[in-house]
Amino acid sequence: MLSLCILLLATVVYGDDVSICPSQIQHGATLKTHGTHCYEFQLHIKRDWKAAQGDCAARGGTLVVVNDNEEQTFLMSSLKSLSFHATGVWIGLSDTNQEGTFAWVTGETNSFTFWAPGQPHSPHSGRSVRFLLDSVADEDCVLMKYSDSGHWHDYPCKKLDPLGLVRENYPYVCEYNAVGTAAPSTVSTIAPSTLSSTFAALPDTPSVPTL
Ligand SMILES: [Ca+2]
Ligand SMILES: [Ca+2]
Repeated sequence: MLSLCILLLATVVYGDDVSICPSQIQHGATLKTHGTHCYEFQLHIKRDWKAAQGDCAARGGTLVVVNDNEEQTFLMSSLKSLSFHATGVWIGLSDTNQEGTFAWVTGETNSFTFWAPGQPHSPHSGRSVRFLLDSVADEDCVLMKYSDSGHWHDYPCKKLDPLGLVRENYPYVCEYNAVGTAAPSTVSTIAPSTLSSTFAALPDTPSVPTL
C-alpha cells in the first residue's frame, strides 16, 4: 500500500513525466500523461478509424477511451496546446458491432458521454446498398470534434467515394496504461527511478469490429 501511494505521489508530483509511458512510444511534445495514463497525439497522421485503432494497438494501446469530464477536458486542452486546428480526432468508441449501441474498444462501460446535440445520428437509408456505399451510409465511429468544443459526433468509419477511394481520414489519440498501473502488486519491488524501463501493457483489447 505504501509503495502504491509512493507511485501515485510520484505521478502527481511529476505530472507530465512521460518516463511512465511505454518505452516503445516515440517521446516528444505529442506525448502527454493524465493521471496514470499516457496519451500519444497522432495529429499529423490521418487514418480511417480501424487503421487508427490498429496503429495504437501495435504499440500496446487503444484509441483513447474518454472516461470522464476531466479526461475530456485534458484532451481538449492538450489539443489546444498543440495548436491543433483540424476538424477533430478519432476516439475509441463505435457501434459497429451492434447498431445504436456504442461501445469502447477496451470494453469499459463508463457512462460519461459528450455527444453534440442531436448526436449520435446514423442515417440508415442506404443500409440496403451494400458494397462500397455501405460505409458511406453508416456512421458507426466517433470523432471528438475539436471545431465543436470537443463534442462527439458519429462519422463514417471509413468514408469512400464512388470510386472506392478513401476521402475522410482523421488524426487520432492513442491511450496507454502507464508503468505499473496494471500490476500494482508488483510495485513494491520497483523503485520509482527505474519505472521508465518497465511498463505494463494494456489488457488484450476486444477484436476490432469488421467495418
Ligand atoms: Ca481513458
Ligand atoms: Ca451507427
